[in-house]
Amino acid sequence: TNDSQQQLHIAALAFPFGTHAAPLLTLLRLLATSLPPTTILSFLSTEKSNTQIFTNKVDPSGTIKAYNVWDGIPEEAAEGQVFRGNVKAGAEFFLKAVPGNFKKAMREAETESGVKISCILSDAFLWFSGDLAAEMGVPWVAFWTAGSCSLSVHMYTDEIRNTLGMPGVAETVEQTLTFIPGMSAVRIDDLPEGVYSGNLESAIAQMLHKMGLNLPRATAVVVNSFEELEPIITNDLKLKLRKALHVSPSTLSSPPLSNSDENGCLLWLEMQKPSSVAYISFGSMMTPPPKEMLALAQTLESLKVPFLWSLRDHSRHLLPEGFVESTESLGKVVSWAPQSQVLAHPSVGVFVSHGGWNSILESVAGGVPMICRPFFGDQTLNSRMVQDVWQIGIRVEGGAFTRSGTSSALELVLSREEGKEMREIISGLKESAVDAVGPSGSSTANFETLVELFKVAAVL
Ligand code: U2F
Repeated sequence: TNDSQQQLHIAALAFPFGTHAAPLLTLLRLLATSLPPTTILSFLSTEKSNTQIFTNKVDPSGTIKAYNVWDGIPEEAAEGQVFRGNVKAGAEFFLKAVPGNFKKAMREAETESGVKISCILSDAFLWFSGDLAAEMGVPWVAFWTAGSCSLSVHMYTDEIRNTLGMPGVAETVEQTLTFIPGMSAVRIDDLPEGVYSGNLESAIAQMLHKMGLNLPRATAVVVNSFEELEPIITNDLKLKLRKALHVSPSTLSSPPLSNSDENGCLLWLEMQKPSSVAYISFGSMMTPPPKEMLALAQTLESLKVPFLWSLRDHSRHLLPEGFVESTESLGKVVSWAPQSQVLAHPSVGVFVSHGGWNSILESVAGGVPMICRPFFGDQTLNSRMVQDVWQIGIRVEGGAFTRSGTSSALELVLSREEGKEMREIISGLKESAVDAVGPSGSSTANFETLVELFKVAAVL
């Protein structure tokens, strides 16, 4: 009927690993509050991912419905559960199951709701979404969960390879990317693996390469950042993409999904001195190797730096024996912390982080300088930006925690003039972030553009 043609149905296609699906769901929830109440919102991810981010398959607000897509793990493998714990192997299986698994779930969502999908909103990683949308005759909106800097690197992958020649040919790994707008401080060895060095043929490297080639076709690319943070790169992205819409940081404008403080982190922070605490977290997937965990723990204890350490239970055994007991009056180890609120607390003086994008954005929103220990993907690049472009933190010496490197990093940020300067710069960025999501801010305006775009999709 005419009515159903005009009813809006957004299918959100998630990448089910790391911190990808949850921010897409947050975006969809924000959209839900601005779109007509009759809008159908379908969220497609693997069963494991949906179980993690939805309490039931229906969103608490009642407006978003989850559909499971196949994770691509063959029966034989599933029995042994061998691949479920390993993100890289998991992602490889998953990428073999696309786009068929998503097509099937989209058909289900259409049958169940009785409303044709009017727009695909996908994680940018899912490069094939452009083809699916074209087949269905609907717009494709892609969501990039990280910063402008890493997005740009994937958009420029061919130029990087062509300009530098074959991997190993570039004069030195210290050569910088002067030929990419806004990237002149970035070195070749800061690039995510698979862009220029490492295995260029891996499933993930190929996915990112195809993504960079396909994104210019998208009706819009939503970016999890704000324009003022990376102005040169943002302007360049605006030239390369049909629409680049920076809409973050949403943590400043909407409460986080789960803001419970079961472990009493915020209460504990209340009892600490201003800007004194080191908050430590390496995101959703990483734990430093045993030697580094030891060095970090020993340094905190010997320098008597108050700390709040978010550490999954399965990694707790990596702390030195008796550490939790002997540091009881100094710090707190918890299995999960309400991170964005922790970083917004005045007692926190430094964030020891892996340089994951959400962590960086939350640190900026909280005005807390960082010590970065990057592991993979965009983290090395993000850490370079933190240290040399924004100057709001440092990378730990040699890229790994040692006692001496960790001591000097903590002292520098917490007690020295350099740390004070970083805090001033990041306070300025925090103000820009607050403005961006304020009533006349750039992120607010971009979000409104996005909402209009979905509304138009319904009448196409
Ligand atoms: C992948 O990132 P990660 O999941 O490893 O890390 P972040 O992007 O920093 O996101 C971690 C989120 O988990 C939250 C925290 C962040 O929003 O607030 N959190 C929390 O609430 N409590 C805790 O105790 C610990 C974490 C990838 F590895 C990165 O390289 C990418 O940059 C990133 C985005 O694409 O995805």
